[in-house]
Amino acid sequence: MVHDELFSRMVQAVIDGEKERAVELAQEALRLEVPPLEAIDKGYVVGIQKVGELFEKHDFFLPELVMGAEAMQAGLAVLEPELKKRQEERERLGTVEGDIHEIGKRLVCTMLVANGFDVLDLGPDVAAETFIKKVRESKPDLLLLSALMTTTMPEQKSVIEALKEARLRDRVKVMVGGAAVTPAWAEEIGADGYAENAIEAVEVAKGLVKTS
Ligand code: B12
Repeated sequence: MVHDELFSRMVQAVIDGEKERAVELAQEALRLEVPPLEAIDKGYVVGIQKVGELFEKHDFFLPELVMGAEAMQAGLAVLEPELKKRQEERERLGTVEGDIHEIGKRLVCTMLVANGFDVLDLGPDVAAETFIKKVRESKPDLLLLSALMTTTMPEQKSVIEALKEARLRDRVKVMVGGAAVTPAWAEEIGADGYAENAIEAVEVAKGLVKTS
């Protein structure tokens, strides 16, 4: 199967919410030695974006959105171990999230781990107090806050404020991201870094760790 055909089948599997097909196609990608990140970017990510567009147009509703996300996650689960194999030396880092969307956050974590970072993934829907507690306990170099919705973006600001109140702000660099987040928002809330996607996130994180 040529790669482009494989990618478009991955896109379709996510749109159709076909978990098993998504898994089979990920396995096929590994057999064909397609770089896993390319398969994720040109396949599943394009698929979930299309699902999002259909949801926005009210052609899709929540069940289709959930099924698309589940198909994407099933495919990613096959590819992620391959991404993680490319490890170098480790750094310490904490990763967090503001709402229940977690696919992008997981991708960022995977890419950071693949690039030698030691990641503590706090999961989705994490309260500001939990972030504070973990920063105090684990003393990470970086704290990453993901928010996918305009309604949860202010949570990123609240966490930064809570860090200041706990006198921890100067002990950790904060990076923010997620579909709705912009560089202007990152600057406005006083974050140290922003990245648009998982690849850029690795570069920004490396830069921040160097200067910390
Ligand atoms: C999949 C999905 C879901 C799944 C999530 C499954 C899961 N376990 O994660 C489910 C079905 C559960 C879901 C639920 C909801 N969703 Co939804 N969802 C999406 C969808 C289609 C795709 C998100 C995704 O996974 N993208 C793929 C990943 C790879 O991309 P990403 O998340 O953007 O992450 C990348 C970058 O942003 C960046 N990044 C991400 N985080 C971070 C963090 C840092 C620090 C950095 C540096 C970078 C970074 O790197 C990532 C990888 O490259 C989006 C549409 C869209 N276009 O984003 C809507 C979307 C985000 N959802 C939306 C809504 C409204 C909801 C619901 C409220 C629906 C409802 N009525 O119940 C609920 C939310 C409930 C809640 N409290 O959170 C809206 C938000 C609107 C807004 N602007 O606020 C969107 C935009 C859809 C829309 N157009 O209406 N959703």
